[in-house]
Amino acid sequence: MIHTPNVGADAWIMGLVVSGLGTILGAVNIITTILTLRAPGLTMFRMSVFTWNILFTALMVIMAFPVLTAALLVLEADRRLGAHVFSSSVAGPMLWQHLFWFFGHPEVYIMVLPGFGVISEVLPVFARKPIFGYKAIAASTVAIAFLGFLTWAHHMFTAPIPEGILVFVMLSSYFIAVPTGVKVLNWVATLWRGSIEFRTPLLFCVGAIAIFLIGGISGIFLATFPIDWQVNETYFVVAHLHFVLLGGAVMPIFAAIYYWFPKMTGRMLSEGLGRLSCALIFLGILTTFLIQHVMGLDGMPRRVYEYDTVGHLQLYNVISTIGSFILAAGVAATVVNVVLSLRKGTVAGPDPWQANTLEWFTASPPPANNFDVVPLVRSAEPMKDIRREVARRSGGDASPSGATVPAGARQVGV
Ligand SMILES: [Cu+2]
Repeated sequence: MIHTPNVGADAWIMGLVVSGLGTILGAVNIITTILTLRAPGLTMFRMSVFTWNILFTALMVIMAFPVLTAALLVLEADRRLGAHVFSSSVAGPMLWQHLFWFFGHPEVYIMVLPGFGVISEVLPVFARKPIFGYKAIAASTVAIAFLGFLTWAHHMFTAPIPEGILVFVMLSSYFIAVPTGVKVLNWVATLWRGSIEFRTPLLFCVGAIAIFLIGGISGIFLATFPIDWQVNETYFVVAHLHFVLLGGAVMPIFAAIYYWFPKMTGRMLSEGLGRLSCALIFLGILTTFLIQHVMGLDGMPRRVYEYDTVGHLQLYNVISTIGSFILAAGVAATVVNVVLSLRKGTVAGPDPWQANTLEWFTASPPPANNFDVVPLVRSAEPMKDIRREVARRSGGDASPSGATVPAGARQVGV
């Protein structure tokens, strides 16, 4: 029997199949491009950390998305072709949960790994130091991608699963804290004793690390299955999820917008509005979601629009609602910033941050062919090499951050 007989659910299922196919094909494109179309001299270990993270995100996509896409097609076959794969008479709901979460857990990393890449890309630029432990950061990305496929059943701790498997899933979930901890340690070490410029992209990254850390810590709680049995289906889980995704994906996306907007449009975003936006988003996240841990521990179930007025639940919900307005104001500040700066922003020039990677070699916005001459890459920080070379030829300041690359150098290639 179909509980949702209308065609809407079919449109939803087949829409996800089509978008899943698009995601898979996009990942194939990304992997092939990274493996076969790098600039001369750009070895794998000279790639930017962002590119490493995008590569492993794409690999996770082609492992995880086909499973979801196939499961959705089977679901549609159940609904319209009379198949009974997910029928409760053959333990179908358990099979659905396994297939969904085999996709669903890696999907979290598919969302946060690009964010981690942005953080690893932005921190060294504004600390004026190379990234601390380049290979450790790349290796931790590989480890997160691998371990991410062993832990899906931690979303099913209350389903009937043998206890031995629960223990295995609990331990493998704990292990993910190790490579994640390596990343956080390397980020802090990158900032350590750097000559830090507190520009908006950096502020968003530092905020992202702090927010993500809170989500990581409540993740350790939830990976412990006796605790999960207590807080499963409560607001504690809602709080955890939002700290992970707002810290791991959303705040880095804002950092990326502020960092690459000058390259994309040729104009800078306003620093003042950027800082205001960052402060409001950071405060908004804390106000909205910290209190939700307490709501969950007090027993408020998730997915409700009404709740009991027992204890302080009403007060907590009001605090959370106020926080969501602060958060929304922060997002609005960036929207206003983008609209205003598109027309009136300071002209950026090719390399406004004195950054390290090759996109800053070409004009802002880049021409259709990207580079008139494809530059030769000699290290993991090619723009530093280019600035040093330009300074040497002009006999001026030889420090890699002191010299600017003149427009002529961009035409002939250095
Ligand atoms: Cu998970």
